[in-house]
Amino acid sequence: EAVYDRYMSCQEIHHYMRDLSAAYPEIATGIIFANGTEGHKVKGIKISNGNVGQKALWFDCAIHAREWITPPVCLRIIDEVIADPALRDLADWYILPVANPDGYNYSITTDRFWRKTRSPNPDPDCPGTDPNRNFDFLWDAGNPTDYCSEVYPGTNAFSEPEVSGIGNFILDIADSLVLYVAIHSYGEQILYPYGHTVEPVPNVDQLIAAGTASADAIAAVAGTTYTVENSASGLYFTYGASDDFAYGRGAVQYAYTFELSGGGSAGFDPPASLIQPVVDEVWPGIKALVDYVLAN
Ligand code: 0X9
Ligand code: ZN
Repeated sequence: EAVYDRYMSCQEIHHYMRDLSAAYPEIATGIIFANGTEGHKVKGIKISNGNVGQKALWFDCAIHAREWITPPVCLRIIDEVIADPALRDLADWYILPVANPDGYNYSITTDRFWRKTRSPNPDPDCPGTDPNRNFDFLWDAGNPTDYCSEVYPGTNAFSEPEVSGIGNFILDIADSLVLYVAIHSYGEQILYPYGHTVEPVPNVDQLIAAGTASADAIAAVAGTTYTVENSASGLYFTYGASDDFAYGRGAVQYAYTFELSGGGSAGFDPPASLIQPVVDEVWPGIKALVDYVLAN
């Protein structure tokens, strides 16, 4: 099992996945989606019984560097699916615990509240692009010289190697993909597309029903209340986010962003003692979501 009593470094998480694929080569395969501009690998894992023609599920964590509470949730999903062959007979699982490894590493070594990637900008004082504004669906340049913005979207869609690597992989598995989940913090929300409009999408009723099944399962553990909301009305307007990309490009019918519980200064710094209770309540929510999506 991964450790849940302290925050793991990116290298530890990568080594953990390496050890799993060495121990269980029949079911666990490492996947490198990209290299960050500072060279850290965007590394995930496919867990599968090898059944032909199965549906696929995707989960990514820590595309925003400072959201440290999220990789443990991805690791918990990995541990559950490694341990339970029945979960692997439901679908193939793709899990990416650290989607922004350059940024995650920088948030550990240098600046705890770093959010973006670490790619250089013309202003050397303000590197980095918000990877969750860089996906190739309704990408919007915003103010093109506002490099210091926390939501600077990059020079163009997919300018970030992390983002193009993840996005193109999502398109590659679109035929089998039935659920896309991006895990963020914080807010105790289950957000569904779109971020650019409050207009309901065609299957909004199903998105709400599946999201509510998930929220109910989370609440059943310790009473934490997650709301299920459209991204634009529940949060704010966005362009180029990963969930909207997966949904809007037609790769998947069920796409969500989970905003986990916050803690500590500014909400992004929960003490390590919160890791275990958060993963213990969110895993049943993930399981309920998967069960709903696969049944509908
Ligand atoms: O703004 C974001 O990228 C996410 N919130 S966070 O505080 N973790 O930065 C929310 C993204 C929700 N999805 C869309 N707006 N499409
Ligand atoms: Zn985030």
